[in-house]
Amino acid sequence: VEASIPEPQRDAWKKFQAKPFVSKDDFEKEVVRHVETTLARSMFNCDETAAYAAASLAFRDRLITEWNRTQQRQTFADTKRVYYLSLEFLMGRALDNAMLNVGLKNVAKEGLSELGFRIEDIINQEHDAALGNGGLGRLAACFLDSMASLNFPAWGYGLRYKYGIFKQEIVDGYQVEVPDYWLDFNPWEFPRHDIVVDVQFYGGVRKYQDEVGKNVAVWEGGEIVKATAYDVPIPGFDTPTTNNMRLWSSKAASGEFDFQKFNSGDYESSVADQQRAETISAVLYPNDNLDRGKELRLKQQYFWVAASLYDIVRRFKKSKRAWSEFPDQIAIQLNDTHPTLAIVELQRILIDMEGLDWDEAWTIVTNTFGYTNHTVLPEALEKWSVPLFQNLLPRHLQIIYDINMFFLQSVERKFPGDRDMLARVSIIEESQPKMVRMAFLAIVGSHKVNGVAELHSDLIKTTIFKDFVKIFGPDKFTNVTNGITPRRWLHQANPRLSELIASKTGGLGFLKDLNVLNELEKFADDKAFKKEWAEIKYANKVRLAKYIKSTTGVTVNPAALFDIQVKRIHEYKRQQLNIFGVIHRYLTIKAMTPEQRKKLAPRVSIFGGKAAPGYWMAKTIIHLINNVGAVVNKDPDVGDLLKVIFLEDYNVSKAEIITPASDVSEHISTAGTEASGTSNMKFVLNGGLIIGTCDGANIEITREIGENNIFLFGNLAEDVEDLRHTHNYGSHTLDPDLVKVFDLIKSNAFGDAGAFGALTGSIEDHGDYYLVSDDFHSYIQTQTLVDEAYKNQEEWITKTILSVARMGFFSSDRCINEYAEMIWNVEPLPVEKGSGLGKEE
Ligand code: GL4
Repeated sequence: VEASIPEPQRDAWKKFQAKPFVSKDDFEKEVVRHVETTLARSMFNCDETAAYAAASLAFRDRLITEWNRTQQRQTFADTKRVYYLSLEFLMGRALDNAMLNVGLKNVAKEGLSELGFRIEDIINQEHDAALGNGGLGRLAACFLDSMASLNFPAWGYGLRYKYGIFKQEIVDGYQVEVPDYWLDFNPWEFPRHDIVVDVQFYGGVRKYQDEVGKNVAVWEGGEIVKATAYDVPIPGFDTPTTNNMRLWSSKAASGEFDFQKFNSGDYESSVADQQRAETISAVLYPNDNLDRGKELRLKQQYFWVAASLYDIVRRFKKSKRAWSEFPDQIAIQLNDTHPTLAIVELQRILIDMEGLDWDEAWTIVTNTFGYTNHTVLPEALEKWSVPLFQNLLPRHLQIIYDINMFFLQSVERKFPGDRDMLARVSIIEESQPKMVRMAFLAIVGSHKVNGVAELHSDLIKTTIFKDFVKIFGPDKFTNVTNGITPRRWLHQANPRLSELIASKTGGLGFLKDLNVLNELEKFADDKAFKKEWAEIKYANKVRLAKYIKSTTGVTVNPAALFDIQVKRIHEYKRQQLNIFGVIHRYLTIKAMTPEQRKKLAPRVSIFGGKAAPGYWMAKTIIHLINNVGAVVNKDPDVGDLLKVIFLEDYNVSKAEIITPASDVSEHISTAGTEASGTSNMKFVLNGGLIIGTCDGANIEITREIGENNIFLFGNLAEDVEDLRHTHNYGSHTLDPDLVKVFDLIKSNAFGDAGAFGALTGSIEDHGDYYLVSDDFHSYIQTQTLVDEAYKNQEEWITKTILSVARMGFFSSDRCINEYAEMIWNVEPLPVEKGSGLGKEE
């Protein structure tokens, strides 16, 4: 149905079109209007929650006006668009970000103050949008910010989970999970009840030959679930471009409930159907770097992929272009293997629904998709059981078998007679039951595959995807080192540092071209500058110390060295190495004379992060950290020399307080296991140094900032395999200092040692897979170097200034430009300032 307003009436529309506010008065007017009419409250009944709601609605109105203009411009320009498919978008809070990106935070601050509110209190009312687990989800959020800021026509597609990542509570030292119901009031989404897609599951496939002898497959029967679109505007920084993140929500096809069942008296089961359908988008799986193979997860994946592709294809079809132009108009990026079914779904749409030949369709498909790999950990590589697939998506399984057959035929032609190669690269693993290897499917169905840091991209080429490099040639594989958005991770999280940098580099331009930070090098020895720099760090530490006091009751000294490790709890990230190091420090302090103690630099060891609910070892590590804190923090021999803090419920908004407050942060994964890491970049950008292993992006950070400005330690990735072999088949003696740490734990110094037996045992008796003992000595020694270096504050500050000055490379803008050029082949499409509706009308 044609829904556009006829030509003669359009002048009236233009006259009354919404205009984005710019002045303080107009902002206040909007806030009061929303309080009084949208929220139906008054000045006698307006608390901070209401003020947050009204301020957000005022900004939302502003964003959606620009959103409309952007979308119209993109539609009329009809140039190539990017679709970023991600099961996770870890957005955090939106209001602060929106105010800063449109450049009206000061206007809002004054306006709110005139209306009786402090802007910080209002910002703090917002519930984080926590639709992600960790780095992978936050990367997707940084990418959305960069794509909008660089004016790329780009959409994110994801799921609108009713429950985001769980909230973590610490009870008696243990992690307890509490559901995160975040949709009570969410002013940032627009339900599109008119954009609804039917998604089919189960059923069977009927095959026949039509009149002209063509093979036809019909997927029929089964059940239908409805996907409703919810749009979230994504404002670019200092540009009118406002992109879209479209999240799908599931509902039963029959609406409220199945009327037939209802009328036949089966009320309960009709409601049950409804609930079963809604379960699909109910909850984010809380695992990072771990695949559990649950059927509901596969349902989520297909539900989201099918709705998104239907939407993308529908938009393309409106242009009336030939199918062969599809890859010229559309680039789809797969954020890990989670959306790999999109490859199969597009092939299905093209051959089953649109009647294209297999080869013609397959060329379109492979030219459309790019696949980003985010991990080499074997337990994280997705595999789905064939019987499960057969039942849920019978037609897709057939297509996967066909894709595999054609692929294996081409391998056979290239490597005749190499049966082992065929077995190794087959998309179907011949196990019991058979499994679909999603990463292999993603490689075969994409034109580019990338890793997320240099070491990681090299590792995938030489280990897990080695055969595919031989088959497709090296050019199909590339690297795009991760980045972070300086808008949130500098400007928003560290306003005073941002202001100082702006004052020395000629304004906020560095937020659009992070290499401008280079200009700071000339201040690395400037006394006055260093003083201001150090004051800002101190103020950020005071802010965190207050937060620690209010949440844990522990008083920490802001003058102490703040040593921070915040990230998901995982054995490969080695929080256990950190806490064992802390125990070693405790033993050292206890053995010192009071004179010796006076010379030691006081330290606060801060931890934070969630463990997957079913990951017992990770939960044990949290338990140990808390128990060590309970003992150390009240030991009078220790005093200020050592405090151990576990911050509950680490999330994006807490990261904004924590990141600017580090002196040192820890990125100490076993070499070769952390694909990139992105918090390493955030900490350095905020004037903290790093203690880290030669892993992930730490290596490129070192190259950029200089090896004098980072504390590297530990074995190298190339030695890991041999060490593991020695553990298992040679002699395995533990580091003597680590043995002392274990002895203390076993003496029940931190509560019943039985609780930690599995953890110490994994290192003593079960091969120490993550090389904790091998790296322990080097870790302790390097921590001593950190202590020494920190005593020389003048040099320390210089190191941090030089490091910040050299971090330009790690902007997610650089990263997005690389994707755009090497993988997507798309150009920016700026929206002219104040051009009103798109040109056509
Ligand atoms: C991850 C990696 O573990 C992490 O190193 C990387 O920075 C991130 C974004 O590329 O992706 N992979 C998975 S799985 N979760 C992650 O956070």
